[in-house]
Amino acid sequence: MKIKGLLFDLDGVIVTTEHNHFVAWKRTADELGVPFTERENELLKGISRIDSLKMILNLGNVFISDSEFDALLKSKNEFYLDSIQSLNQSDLLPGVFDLLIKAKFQGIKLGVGSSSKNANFILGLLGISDFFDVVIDGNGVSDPKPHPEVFLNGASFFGLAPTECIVFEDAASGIQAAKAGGFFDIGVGNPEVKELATKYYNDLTEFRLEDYG
Ligand code: B16
Ligand code: MG
Repeated sequence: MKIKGLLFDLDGVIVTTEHNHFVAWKRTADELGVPFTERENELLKGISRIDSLKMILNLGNVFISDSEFDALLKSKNEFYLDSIQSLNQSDLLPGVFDLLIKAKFQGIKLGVGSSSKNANFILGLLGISDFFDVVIDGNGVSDPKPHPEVFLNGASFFGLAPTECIVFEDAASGIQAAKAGGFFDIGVGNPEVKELATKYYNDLTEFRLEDYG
């Protein structure tokens, strides 16, 4: 298969921020009195901020007003952003930087497909924004993952068919989105998606571009 485009999920694939999301949601869940561990957090990976809070409320059977809902979203995001203030290139996950350089050199299209509304800010902190032809994030989609819109928009920007693109994902919702869009899905860095993904690597140092060219 000749791959002409790579679409990267952000949190959990490019950078370690998935743990920061967990800590921030744990704080919110504690405030609501909802039991919340890494196990429940797995359901939230790749899920939009709004859907994540809805899921936590469902888990605890908790009902709150719209204004409380908005206030919790705001305080979660403030706490999260505060926790990633010192993020920099050393926080890139293994293999990411080398793959970006190699793929760019070969003229392969590069994109980010993330549910995060903070994606561009994070890419800026990491100093890798210029690598990407397109960044589709939580601000630019009407149907979040597991819907394929985020990745379909990326492929359409590239002018490529989904079958010509690989999607790298760490979350079940993202692998489902990639499959639903007709992409070649690769799970990375989260053993929980090993079974679901077409191919799985512990990290991107194990991925060899030449195997897909
Ligand atoms: P934000 P990804 C997702 O990013 C994260 O996996 C998920 O944990 C987070 O809740 C979601 O973004 C929304 O992020 O609150 O920053 O808008 O994995 O799709 O890159
Ligand atoms: Mg992710």
